[in-house]
Amino acid sequence: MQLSIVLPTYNEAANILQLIEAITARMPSGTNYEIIVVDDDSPDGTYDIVRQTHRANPRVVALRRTSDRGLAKSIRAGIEKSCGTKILVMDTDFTHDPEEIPKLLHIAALYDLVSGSRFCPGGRMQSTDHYICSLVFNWLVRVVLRTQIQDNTGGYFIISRNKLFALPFENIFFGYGDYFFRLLHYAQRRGYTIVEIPAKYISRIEGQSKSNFMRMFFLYTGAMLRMKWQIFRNPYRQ
Ligand SMILES: Nc1nc2c(ncn2[C@@H]2O[C@H](COP(=O)(O)OP(=O)(O)O)[C@@H](O)[C@H]2O)c(=O)[nH]1
Ligand SMILES: [Mg+2]
Repeated sequence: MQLSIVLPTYNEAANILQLIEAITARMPSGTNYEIIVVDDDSPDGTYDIVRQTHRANPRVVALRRTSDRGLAKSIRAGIEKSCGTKILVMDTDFTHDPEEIPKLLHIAALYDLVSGSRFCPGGRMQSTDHYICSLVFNWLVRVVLRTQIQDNTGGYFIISRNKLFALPFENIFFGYGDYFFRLLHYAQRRGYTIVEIPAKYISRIEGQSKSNFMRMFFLYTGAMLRMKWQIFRNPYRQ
């Protein structure tokens, strides 16, 4: 299996089938891939919709988690279920445009980790408010954690399986989108080759966002400071 696409979902009944269709339509021909939907037992029936529609489609796997709900833990569950030599993670609300997949896949042949970034030249975000808040927070992350990466909270990326599985999952996959700066931190520590390519992030049209700006700001700031404290106490930990 060349590629596994991990799609975490919570109440994405209005998006998930369209997204699977859009991914399928953009997949370069001849690619051997699987799509793993990891649903946290959404009350809107996301899991059942995927199961029923794709019952006969071996490319689509649906996982239902019934405890310990959370974005990062769902992504970890999807990764652990996957078999692709490359693993791609993206949101299911079309914020991460499936249009970028062929580019990510192409460049992933050269780098351990390729990230679709809002902040490298050419990257952008449909919502200006969200763009500015994320940009400021990312400056903070870069100063505090000394990351060389411009978009540390994007979460649209592809990584080589062997490199990913060498990372300490316990120290990375918890919380919300903050898992992504922990993943990048450990990937940098190990000297992985990382490249950002410009991506446009689109505002959600269907369904509701599960994040709230102030809650995320405090959560991400706390996570960043905890990470800094760990680096300070154990500067060579890989
Ligand atoms: N499995 C799972 N997915 C989640 C959870 N929270 C959010 N997601 C998914 O994570 C992605 C980003 O969430 P979203 O609500 O769009 O938040 P925002 O992009 O920060 O506004 C979407 O694909 C959601 O369905 C969760 O608790 N569990
Ligand atoms: Mg979103």
